[in-house]
Amino acid sequence: MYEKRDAKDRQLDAYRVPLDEFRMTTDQGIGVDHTDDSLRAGERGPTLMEDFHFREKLTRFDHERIPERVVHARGAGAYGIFQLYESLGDLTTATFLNDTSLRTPTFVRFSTVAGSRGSADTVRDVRGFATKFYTPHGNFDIVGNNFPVFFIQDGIKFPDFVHAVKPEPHNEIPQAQSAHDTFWDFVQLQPESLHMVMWLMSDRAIPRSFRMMQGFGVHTFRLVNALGQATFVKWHWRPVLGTYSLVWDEVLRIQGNDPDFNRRDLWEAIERGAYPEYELCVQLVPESREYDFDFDLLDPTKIIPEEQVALRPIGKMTLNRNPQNFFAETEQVAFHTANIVPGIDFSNDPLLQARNFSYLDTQLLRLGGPNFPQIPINRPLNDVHNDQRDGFHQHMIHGSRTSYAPNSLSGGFPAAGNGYRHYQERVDGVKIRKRSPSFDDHYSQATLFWNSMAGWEKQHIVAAFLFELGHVEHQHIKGGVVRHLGQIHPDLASQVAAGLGLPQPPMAQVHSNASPALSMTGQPQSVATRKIAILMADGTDAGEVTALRESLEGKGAICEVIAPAEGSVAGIPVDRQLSAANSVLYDAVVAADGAALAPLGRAQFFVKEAFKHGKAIGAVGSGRELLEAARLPNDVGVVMGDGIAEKFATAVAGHRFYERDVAAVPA
Ligand code: HDD
Repeated sequence: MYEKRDAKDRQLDAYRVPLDEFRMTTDQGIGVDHTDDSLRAGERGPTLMEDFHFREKLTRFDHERIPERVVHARGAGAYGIFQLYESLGDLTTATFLNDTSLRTPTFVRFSTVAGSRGSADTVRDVRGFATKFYTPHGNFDIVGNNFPVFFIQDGIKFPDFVHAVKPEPHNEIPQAQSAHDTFWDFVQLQPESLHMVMWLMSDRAIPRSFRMMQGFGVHTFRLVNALGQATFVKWHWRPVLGTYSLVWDEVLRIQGNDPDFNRRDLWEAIERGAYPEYELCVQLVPESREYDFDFDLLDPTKIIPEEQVALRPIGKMTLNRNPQNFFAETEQVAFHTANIVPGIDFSNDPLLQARNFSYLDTQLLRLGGPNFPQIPINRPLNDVHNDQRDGFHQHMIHGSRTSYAPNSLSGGFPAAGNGYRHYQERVDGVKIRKRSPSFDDHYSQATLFWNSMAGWEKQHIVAAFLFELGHVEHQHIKGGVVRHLGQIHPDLASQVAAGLGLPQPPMAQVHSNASPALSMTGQPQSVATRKIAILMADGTDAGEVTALRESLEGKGAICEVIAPAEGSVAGIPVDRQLSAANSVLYDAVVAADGAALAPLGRAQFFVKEAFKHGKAIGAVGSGRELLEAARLPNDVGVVMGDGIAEKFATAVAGHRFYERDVAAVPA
């Protein structure tokens, strides 16, 4: 059992507090046998200062909070293992990218960006996808997002951007939303943000699950081999389950029904043993091809289209264990773009260069001083040796007499041979506060993104712009954004302008290039881990339901029985009563009773809403009567009759039927 656990697990064991040895003591180890009453001078008298247990307990409570992250405050974490498919020895000396027998422990933290720690999961936002690899030669972090580009080109704009998207300072409204004036004011004045804004307005910003979300390192990095030769690299995480999103109207309702929707989904999948998997892929560009593109490889608002440089899968990460304590692990984990190992190096991307300063700086405050790398979740697997000393919360007891180098008394020599060596890039330039003209084009890739979308994706983007700009008060801000949209695509600009009641902006001549890989159509399809609600009541045919359920669960789906009351129906236990259930928390619905459910408004609403959100709907037994009572048309993805098990499973695996005529369904 122990051998199966990875090195990070074993390292963390030393810090875990075993529950079975739990006896209450003070922080000084003094036994406590009574913690319900404070020490008083007489039963009705004042509390005494000498009650050290009372004072310590209250003091510790008063100091429980640490500052939340300035951005990415809300997150969820999980442990995993990374395993390499084939050695990249010709490209990099990084051990974990050379040795295919290594099982490199990882810790991942997924997050939203704008909201506070207690905000809802399913807001329209970028998602953080930060991974720490505990390699034999130190910690390597890919501090990525689920979009491949960013809002700004130079990190000096990060405080401006974050101030604009965060709640407005005069009234601290709105929470975890970009639908407000200051965000869109920034966008209209800083057109480099437009490519990222296209991603933000797309369904990528409302992922179905952290398990169904891509990740990107965004910047161009370098791999460096034993000869000191470098290759440019972009990091991509590709979820094995495919990339899928929710529907906007659905996320608005999930926020109230289950603000922890994405966090819970990740936790439950891991508890169930349905381990999320992601392939790590690289895009490789030899240094000799640096200038072969019509954009600058150092510009973080640009992708390298997959059609120009293919993705090479190099390994897989499997998330297989939940943290034991949210604060100790997920809250205290500290990622940093500058945490790199020998064989990997930076590029001169000015956003990356700024990040290489900012993360350590913010963690010094958030985690209370310079010794946070000693917190168990942040410790590397290998030993740490240096002359850095003291500071708040020092846990190491350095035995040596010396803390300087060189010294002749107690070693302290630099690592021989396998130390980190910076790539020997030649740098030559005058000091200048100026952006390279190669960063000037802010529209072509926004157009590429629009051109690459399927019809339903375009509709959702237009609707998102209308929702967001519909919440903006200042006309000149709306007008400014619409003018930029005219440079991206006339179809987009004309629809948004019309919806906002604004004149059509000047329209640019735009290119028609597309990158099919940007669309979310054509994803791997599976019914595994999909959540299906089965609506039942007294008239349910238990045999039919059980057959369907067994077939779906055999394929890895999760079925929950919903009925008018808790208890059981036709001998089948009820998971949730109808009043406490909501279709937005499921991927698909089966109507398994008509007689009792058809007259119930709530049951009708359940299937109607699922239909409007494009979900697969099945009917067994008298369930058809419920669909008829809800006046659902017999549209795509509505399945009943012979062979339902297979047909329904295929429909669920298809995720959503966006082509449905939802207007045909009465409210
Ligand atoms: Fe950042 C957190 C991702 C630009 C400064 N960032 C943070 C996290 C992720 C990213 C995933 C959360 C890490 C965690 O889970 O603890 N950030 C990105 C990406 C960017 C990006 C993909 C652009 C490509 N970030 C960026 C810039 C700066 C920062 C340009 C500053 C110049 N980011 C921070 C930060 C945070 C952070 C303020 C907050 C907490 C922390 O770092 O440790 O320093």
